[in-house]
Amino acid sequence: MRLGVWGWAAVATLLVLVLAARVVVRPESTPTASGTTASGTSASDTAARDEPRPRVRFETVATGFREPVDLQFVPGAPGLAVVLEKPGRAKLVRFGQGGAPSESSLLLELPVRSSSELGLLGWAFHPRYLENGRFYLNDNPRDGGALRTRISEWTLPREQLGSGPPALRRVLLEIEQPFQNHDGGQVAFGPDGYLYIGMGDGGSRADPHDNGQDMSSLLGKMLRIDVDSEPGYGLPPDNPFLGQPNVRPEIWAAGLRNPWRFSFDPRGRLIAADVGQDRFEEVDWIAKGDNLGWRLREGTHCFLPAVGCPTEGLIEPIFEYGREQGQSITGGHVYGGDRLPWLRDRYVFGDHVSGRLWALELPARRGEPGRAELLGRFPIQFSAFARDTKGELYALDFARGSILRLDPS
Ligand SMILES: [Ca+2]
Repeated sequence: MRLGVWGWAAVATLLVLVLAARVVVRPESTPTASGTTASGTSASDTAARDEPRPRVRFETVATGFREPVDLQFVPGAPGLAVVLEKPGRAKLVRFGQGGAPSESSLLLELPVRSSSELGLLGWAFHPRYLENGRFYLNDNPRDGGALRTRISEWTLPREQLGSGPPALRRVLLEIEQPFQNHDGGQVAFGPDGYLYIGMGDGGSRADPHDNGQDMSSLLGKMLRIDVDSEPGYGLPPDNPFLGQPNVRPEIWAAGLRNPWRFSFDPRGRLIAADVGQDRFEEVDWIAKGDNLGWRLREGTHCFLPAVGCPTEGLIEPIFEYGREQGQSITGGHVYGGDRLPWLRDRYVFGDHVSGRLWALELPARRGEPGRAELLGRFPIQFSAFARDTKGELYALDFARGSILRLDPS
């Protein structure tokens, strides 16, 4: 892998000071304390006027990034993380301790297509990263080839982080993309050690090829592969559709529109935020073999057909909200830290357009509505959330290029 125009020697010596002063980002409006329902219609700004002060704020802990879209903490190295910039750069961030400024340096530069929703979109450390130095990327290569999603395997041992470039070990999977939007972006390892890949429906609008329900397509699906198998990748023996004719064996779940960000909670539950089309954004709790409904349904409502759509065998979201609340959901994480004890075990996520932030109590069973509390509305363009080893939560602001930590207000 070529490093690009900078050259590695220059990069290694270039340590960029990314933050000189702490900046606090407070909510723009007062949130409700009583929460929203699964329909998302009971909470409005007007209903929130008399509610108490917001209980959370964001503290800027690093800045200076261009369109950041992913933040992954380095295993075994508290205070060290990788940030992805959509136009094709990965940067190593060392968070300042005790008020010291954070620092960042260039780790990798990739030639990617970065128009629309394309770019360098996802990074996942191997569960045994400290032993094998491996990590995985989701990007859209700019190499003269077809428009596609590429899942690749790289190596950069922990002790070489910040002092040497990573090496491309192999390309695992390439998926052709018909349009420039809805190409997913997240890669994450489950507690089972398998790699999960969130794939959007391939784009345009209203899923014109019905990829979400087409089981012969990898688009509009959650995929699950075994990266510890060579050559190529392996298929976990309990993947739900193995051996079925005209069904791709990599599929773990179907019926997704664009699961831009998803995560596994400490109990191993796979929670995905699926970006909506015209009316509803949704949070899904996904299990093996699920069909989440797109494009038959958008949230808990018919989409195509608009009336009388089938519901049997489709798993409903655990939360949805309408256009009055936001326009593009960004999935987060279940909080587990010490800064906000009252927030523990709740799934915190936001909206990229409205800047609203919610905390969702996960329901007892998937497909049932969970109870969400609107935590506030912030001047932040949420592009991703991250959880550190202590369970504390961070957000990325796409527009301002900053990393923010969730704090009590
Ligand atoms: Ca759905």
